Amino acid sequence: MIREHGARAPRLILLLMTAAALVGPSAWADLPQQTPSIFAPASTPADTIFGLSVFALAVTGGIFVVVGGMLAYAIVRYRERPNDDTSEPPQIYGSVQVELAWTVIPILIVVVLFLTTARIIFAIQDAPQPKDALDVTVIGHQFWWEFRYPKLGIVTANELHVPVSTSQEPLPTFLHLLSADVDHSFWVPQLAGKTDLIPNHPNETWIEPTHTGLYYGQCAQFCGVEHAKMLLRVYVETPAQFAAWVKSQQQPAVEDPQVAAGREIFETHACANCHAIKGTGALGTFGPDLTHLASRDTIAAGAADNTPQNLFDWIKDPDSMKPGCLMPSMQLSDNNIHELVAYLETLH
Ligand code: HEC
Ligand SMILES: [Cu+2]
Repeated sequence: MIREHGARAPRLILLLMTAAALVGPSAWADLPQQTPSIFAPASTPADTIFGLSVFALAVTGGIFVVVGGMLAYAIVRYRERPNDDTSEPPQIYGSVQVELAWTVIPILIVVVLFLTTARIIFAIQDAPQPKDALDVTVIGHQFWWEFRYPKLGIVTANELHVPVSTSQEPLPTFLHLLSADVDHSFWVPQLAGKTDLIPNHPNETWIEPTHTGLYYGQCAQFCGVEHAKMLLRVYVETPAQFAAWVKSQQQPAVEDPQVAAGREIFETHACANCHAIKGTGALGTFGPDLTHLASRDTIAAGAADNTPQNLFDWIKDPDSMKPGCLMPSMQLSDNNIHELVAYLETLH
């Protein structure tokens, strides 16, 4: 009888091992994922955290197997049998060995988990910033992200561009996290752990992506009605691609006389009070900088693709895409909006 039940244990272990192999760092670990997983790290701090989580899972999984195994064994081995006399078995009280074992072993396990966790927290928090590391200030807004590159003179929104790091040429990006209103949290699971953006309390984190591509993230701290549409996109580029991006972002806005009408509408309406367009009179900082709007793939923090139709719908009624967002509908005529969209489309 007991043997028959015992035969299931190896199968369970096999199942656990298969699961571990699936989540473990396999061929796809480095590659960006559409639905990002912390089990596919692609950046130094994410990798360190992944190692710690596997260690903690192994220790707690081991405890589960030992305790569950002993429990299952006791249930089967000491089950009631037809000819039992139903008397109590001998009771053991005050065994010093047993008491010591189940006090000391758990303490040791907790101390080991505590020390490894503390070591990794400090390794990430105290990582020295190399001289040629990139600095980016991230400002959380209801419900979008502002990215400022102070040394490069770039201001953009929602789509962060950074260079890839290689072991020969490490190029980490250090992020200074601020908030313009309420608490937000910066989280790109494949690149680093979560770090909150708290008003009047600057925080720091850093990423060191080891593979080019587009990494997805999301605000991870409830910040209001449109929190779920506060997405993050991190474009990891080769140093040459990144340099080209920097160069184009440093240019003032394109000036195309063919869309002067749209520009005029923008500058003479409240748009210019909330949005900045470098090289024009628009200096607002409440909303995203639109100097290079057309170079972005999405609008409204990933709520929609950056297409003329979506821009039109957005300007006509932002609430139709993001109910409760902080851009008002300006009640403009469709003609005026078409002219605005034509102008915004030139802002590469
Ligand atoms: C009261 C301030 C305010 C006014 C006025 C305003 N906007 Fe906005 N705008 C915002 C905010 C805030 C966002 C970000 C919304 C979000 O993603 O949640 C935004 C987002 C946008 C975006 C998307 C930018 C991006 O990169 O995602 C465009 C385009 C835009 N506004 C154009 C306009 C135009 C054109 C006008 C004038 C007709 C205008 N805005 C008027 C505050 C304003
Ligand atoms: Cu949020």
